[in-house]
Amino acid sequence: MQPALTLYHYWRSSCSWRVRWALALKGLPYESVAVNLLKSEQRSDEYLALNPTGQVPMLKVGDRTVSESMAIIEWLEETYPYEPLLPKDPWDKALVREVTMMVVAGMQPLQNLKVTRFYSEDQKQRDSWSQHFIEEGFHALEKKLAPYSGPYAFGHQLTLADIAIVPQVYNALRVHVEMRRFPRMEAIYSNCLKTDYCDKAAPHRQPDAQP
Ligand SMILES: N[C@@H](CCC(=O)N[C@@H](CS)C(=O)NCC(=O)O)C(=O)O
Repeated sequence: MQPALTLYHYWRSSCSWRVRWALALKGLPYESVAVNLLKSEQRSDEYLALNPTGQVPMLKVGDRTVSESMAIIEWLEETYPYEPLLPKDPWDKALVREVTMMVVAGMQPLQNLKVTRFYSEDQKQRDSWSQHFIEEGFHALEKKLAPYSGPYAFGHQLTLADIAIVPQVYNALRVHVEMRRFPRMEAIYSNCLKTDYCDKAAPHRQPDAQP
């Protein structure tokens, strides 16, 4: 039996939402530790001792820890292989990973708090920086996903790609990206939010959520 799971996360963090969603999908209970990014709790000595990246999410399993949302989700996938988030076929899997990485490695890191704060002190400038990279990424994603239809990114099966896209749309809305220009992204977002697991993991459902 696995030791108890503890998730260190922040309600509005898109990377945290990915992991909360995977945990919900697999029906795994966990203890929740809120790390307030706006209060810089991710840079406290106590947190850095556990996770030197100074980022959330981080999963603690017994006395072991793992950070990086994709590493956490892969561990969950391998340890709890039901409700899989990756297709079996190697090519299909590569395509799901491609779209996932477009968001996780290509888009989200550019909107990270420490990046936008370094870029400018002005919130409007930060938002327009984020808009630029989100829009560029969403244009490419709309083209990549054009051959597929159905409620999710790759059709009728929820995959890791949806788990990456939905929190990214949430970030886009926060910086006022005009989502009507990205109908597939918008549809994936609203379809997924209608599912219990995505909704349960959503920012506004978290105990530390602010109005
Ligand atoms: N590649 C990491 C990125 C983690 C990340 O960017 N976390 C953000 C919240 S979504 C964070 O903790 N930012 C803190 C900061 O910028 O100081 C992952 O996928 O987990």
